[in-house]
Amino acid sequence: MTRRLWLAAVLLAALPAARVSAHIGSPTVFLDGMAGPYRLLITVKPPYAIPGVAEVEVLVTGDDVSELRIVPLPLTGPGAQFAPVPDVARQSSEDPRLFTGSLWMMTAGAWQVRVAASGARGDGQIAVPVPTLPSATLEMPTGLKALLASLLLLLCGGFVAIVAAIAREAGLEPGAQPDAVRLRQGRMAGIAAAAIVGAAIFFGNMWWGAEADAYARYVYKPLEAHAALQSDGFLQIDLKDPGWIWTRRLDDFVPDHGHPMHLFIVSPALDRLWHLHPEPVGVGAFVQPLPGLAAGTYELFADVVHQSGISETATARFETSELGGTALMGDDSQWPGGGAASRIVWEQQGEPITAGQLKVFTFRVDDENGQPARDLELYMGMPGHAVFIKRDRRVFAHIHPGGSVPGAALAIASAQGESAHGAHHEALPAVVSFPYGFPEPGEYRIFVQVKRGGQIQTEAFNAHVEPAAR
Ligand SMILES: [Cu+2]
Repeated sequence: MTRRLWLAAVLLAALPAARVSAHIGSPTVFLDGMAGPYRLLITVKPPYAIPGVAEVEVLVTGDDVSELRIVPLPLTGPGAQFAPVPDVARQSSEDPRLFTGSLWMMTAGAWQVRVAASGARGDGQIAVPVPTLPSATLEMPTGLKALLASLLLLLCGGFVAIVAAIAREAGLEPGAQPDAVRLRQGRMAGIAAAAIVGAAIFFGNMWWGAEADAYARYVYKPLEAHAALQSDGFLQIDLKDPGWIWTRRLDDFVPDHGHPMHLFIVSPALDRLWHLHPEPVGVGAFVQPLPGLAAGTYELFADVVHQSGISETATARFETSELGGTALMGDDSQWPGGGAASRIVWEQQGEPITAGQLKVFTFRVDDENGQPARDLELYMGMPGHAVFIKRDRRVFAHIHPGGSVPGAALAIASAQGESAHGAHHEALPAVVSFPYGFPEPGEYRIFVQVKRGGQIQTEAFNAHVEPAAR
């Protein structure tokens, strides 16, 4: 497997394509965490095709980090214990706080990038879970195709001509003309050489086709979901594996902040949001009592985390007539919720946002009197939850103050090595921030959820994302 993929990776030039991973259309991993005493903002762009090169960018928040080393490891298993020699990340000459590096990711699955920092305050390290899901077969650019085809023709033609010439003219005195027998020998040899070349191309193409098919099966296919509204007002969600050669199971989900599934339901105009937590009722099957809904078509995004640390988001839609529904319970929430006197303010509202750029999105929670709230508490173990969703639904990402990595995956990573994630304080500050980078330009909606005084508060914001400058 590996050798041919190597070949494919080396021979083919990358062509951007729609990608999927833990989130939808947003495969880049963002992490805001502590490597010992140093706070690092880490961005890992997994490769399109596997094996491929992951791009790592680390922004250190202080100026006392002198060296950063990065190394890819399996997230779990024996491989996670024995780290190969790490690469030293390059320090940018323009911004000494920026370190970059490239890492080869050799197989699909649950990986981690271990980042070790050393500097004036000693050493520290942090593990960043990175799912590597081959998401595209890379296409060869037309120009390269034409070039290689003409070189192939030249090579084959040359081979046939040389073989024919050897049969025809070998042993001739200089200046002598080949006789009829020699001319016939030359033709026969030329035909034989052409047949050999033709067979080589034919079987070579067959081999290549088989390799490409095998790789196509290796390309990640997201979980499929089917949502059906039942007569009792429950929504049943059935997850289906569309068939992916990698060992994926539907019975190995681990709770992520206490729930095996986080279900986000949105209205078509994205002016309503429900964040619900269905209960498992069988392999890949979940049920959720629905709250009151107006008639219409709703889209859902269901987040699950596998035991491997790989998270997936399945999407589906369902239609309903007006529904009385049941009251929300526990960690379930909706927006608009009503009754919230406080306000969530996006501190950078109006600032230009560029696609592909890491930004720490910062929100302040004000109380009834317009003062920063003092009674913020953890909502499902996190100071806040944010959902970034593109209006055309090509992008969906569920982000926490620590970044885009699900808490369950972080827990798996930190069980393997000592690392700390996110700065957690005893008394929660009134400001929550989420490191994220929009993968593509366009119109987005950001939903932010926090909990204060036992009540879940949600606010929605519009974001316009500009294309990256070239
Ligand atoms: Cu969350």
